[in-house]
Amino acid sequence: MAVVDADPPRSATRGADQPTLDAVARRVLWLAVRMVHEANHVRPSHGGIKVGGHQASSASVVSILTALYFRWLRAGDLVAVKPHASPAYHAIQYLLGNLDASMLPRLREFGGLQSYPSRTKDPDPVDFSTGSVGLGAVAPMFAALADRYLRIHFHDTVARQPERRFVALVGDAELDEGNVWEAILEEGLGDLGNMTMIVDLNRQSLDRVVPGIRVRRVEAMFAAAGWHAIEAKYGRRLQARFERPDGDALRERIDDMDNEEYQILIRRPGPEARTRLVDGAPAGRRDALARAVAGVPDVDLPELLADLGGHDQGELERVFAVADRERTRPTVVFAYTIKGWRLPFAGDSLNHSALLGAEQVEALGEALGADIGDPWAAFAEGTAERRLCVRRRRDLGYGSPPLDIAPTTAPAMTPPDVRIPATTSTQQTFGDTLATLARDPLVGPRLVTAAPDVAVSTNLGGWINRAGVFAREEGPDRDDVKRPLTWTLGPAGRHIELGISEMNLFMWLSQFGLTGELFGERLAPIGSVYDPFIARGLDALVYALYVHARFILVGTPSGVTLAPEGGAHQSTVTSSLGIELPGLHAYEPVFGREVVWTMLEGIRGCLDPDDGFATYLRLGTRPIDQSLASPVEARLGLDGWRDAVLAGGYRLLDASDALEPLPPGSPVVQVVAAGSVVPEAVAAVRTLHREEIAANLIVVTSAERLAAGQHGGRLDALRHGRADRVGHLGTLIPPAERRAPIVTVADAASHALSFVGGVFGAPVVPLGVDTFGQSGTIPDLYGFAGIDAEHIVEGAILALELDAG
Ligand SMILES: Cc1ncc(C[n+]2csc(CCOP(=O)(O)OP(=O)(O)O)c2C)c(N)n1
Ligand SMILES: [Mg+2]
Repeated sequence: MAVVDADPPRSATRGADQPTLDAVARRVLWLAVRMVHEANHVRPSHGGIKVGGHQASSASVVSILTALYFRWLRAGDLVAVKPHASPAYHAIQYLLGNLDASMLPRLREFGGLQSYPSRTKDPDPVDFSTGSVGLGAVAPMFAALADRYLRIHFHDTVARQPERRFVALVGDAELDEGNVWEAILEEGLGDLGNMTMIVDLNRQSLDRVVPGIRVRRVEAMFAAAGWHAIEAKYGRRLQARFERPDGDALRERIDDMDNEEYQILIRRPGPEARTRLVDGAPAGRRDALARAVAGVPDVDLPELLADLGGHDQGELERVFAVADRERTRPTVVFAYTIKGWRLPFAGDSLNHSALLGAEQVEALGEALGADIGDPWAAFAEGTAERRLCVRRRRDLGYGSPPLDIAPTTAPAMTPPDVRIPATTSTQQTFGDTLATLARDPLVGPRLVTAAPDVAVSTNLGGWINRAGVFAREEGPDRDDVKRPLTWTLGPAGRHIELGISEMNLFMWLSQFGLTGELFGERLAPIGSVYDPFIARGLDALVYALYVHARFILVGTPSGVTLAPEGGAHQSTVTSSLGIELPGLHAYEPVFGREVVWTMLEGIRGCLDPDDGFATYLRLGTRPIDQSLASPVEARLGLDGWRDAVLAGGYRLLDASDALEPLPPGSPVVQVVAAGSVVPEAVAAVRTLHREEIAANLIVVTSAERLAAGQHGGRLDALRHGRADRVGHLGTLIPPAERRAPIVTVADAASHALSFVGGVFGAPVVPLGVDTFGQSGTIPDLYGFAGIDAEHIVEGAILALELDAG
């Protein structure tokens, strides 16, 4: 079975506008090369650091980008452009009137055009940010799924928008990234008829020419996954040669040649290229091959051999038309190209970061018909190219008012009616809250969840029973046995079940978290994952934040608290994610009510028109006695407690809570604890009180919020000479206690909370999990890691000794 659509029909309009398109492509190439040249060789350099920019990678896709933006795309289509084509992309946007000429000399400059297309920072419209290879390949797939979901769920708005197509233009070496295949295997993405991936098949990565003929294997992999795989392999000149007598000998020879040989052949002078071409053929085919190229002069031969479909506007138009006819499955187009097309280092195995010299740039400008004295000139009035630019600007809807985002209501901050048992875990309350919110008329319709095959074990069951599982068609329940979880499939479903791929979960969050900006309706997407496996998709999580997606990530269970599950499942780095990743609010609630409040705050971050952010909740399965929270409720009341939780923490106990009054002058120590170890911290503080030590217990519900407040205050002080404020930590540790020593404790790496010592310069003993655990009970593992009550007491005494000096 042929996996590739070998000979799809030729397009009737083939060749139309081709000279104009070729002229546009030449100008795009010139502008892209000149932008990189400006950044590296014209703009004053700083500190001898190379600025960079990719002339060869840009040249490789100039023709494809031209075919897309000047021919095939329609208004509303969304495109991800491979990272290293940023200069070529901006050149296109400039010609289409979306970028001022003053930006062209500012590639890679502070406040200028970004090295890699960025939807948040570039001044021209970028649909998907790219940069980390592989992610841009799949972002449009998840956006297409979001488009499908919204068209079904929002009939009055999104469903009325014209159909959109989703395009990923990717480098061939991006397909080395596993996340691409994780998405291709995801069944929910398998029938996206409006998705086209275009592979810029230049056979080169960063370091090398990719060995062998890998494309055959890759095409078969796409086809096996249900994709429609097509090729734009040869340009018109080569195709015409193949039609002539003995042309099939030439075609066979090139088809069967490995990448290394081909790259060498196109870079050799004509006579040598001819000898290599003919001598390398099987003995029985050499004569036919020699005849096939006999009429081609030596000087033209290398160029003829390099005449590939990815640089031929007619061939590109033909394959895009074929892609359009395919409505039931995604299409992948393998567009054969030359890396560094039309540049002196075209096809050179080391051209990835190569830059043209000044003379080469000048010669290129002349060859491409640009005005070297006026390098940023657009097409002159009255030319066919100018008319095309104007027409395409209109066709693509550029200059029209931006999409309105439908108004959304952030949830009321009073807890919904969630029943919180006397003893419960944060994971349990998460599931119960979600199930309750499913029925909320305002928020419910905008909630959507996903999990990478851990829906049941992260407690989404109650929600799924009410919300159903999203599918295009109604499906039968999986079986008719009465079970706690019904799994009702249908278009109304609001849970999306993914296969076991954390990368897919985060890419899903990145696109479902941008639906306001992309399609005009905001969602509150909630993804749940085992906390330790966040690490598996960390780059995609960073991506989701980088593009300013709004979402809630629930990591549960976390830490060594999932005791019997052992060392293979413990998470130690996640508690500092919020501190270390921009744009992520992070909470580790302890009590049921705190889970409800932090979830509502996270939903507000998704829906609030003016204050958008992403939220991470680090939860667990340990049943916690809810009465331990009584002192804070008594002291602050419910509202005060909630505000403190959202600000980052509260004092659960202080010296005045000692069962026996403490003698005046008792030494003061702060016990600062987060998450599931709070019961141990309570026990430790009780012991310290009995030892006549004035211990306070500060529960940190968000190290991130505390650190952000402190950081912001310190920066204010530095930049504006204002008083040094430290945010909520200043409330948690009043002035009289700021020198008191501290012991911190968390079911996480010990450094997670240690920063609190630096705020007022107090000695700190940080306790946490700094080793791999093993299976056991919670007491076994807390003892082993040194985070049980006994260790906290010892840590407090050590902190007092440090303080005493
Ligand atoms: C995740 C990730 N790893 C490594 C890199 C560094 N890198 C940049 S480009 C590149 C090779 C890209 O090759 P290809 O996708 O074929 O693009 P081409 O330059 O050939 O157009 C690599 C390894 C990166 N950007 N992202
Ligand atoms: Mg490549």
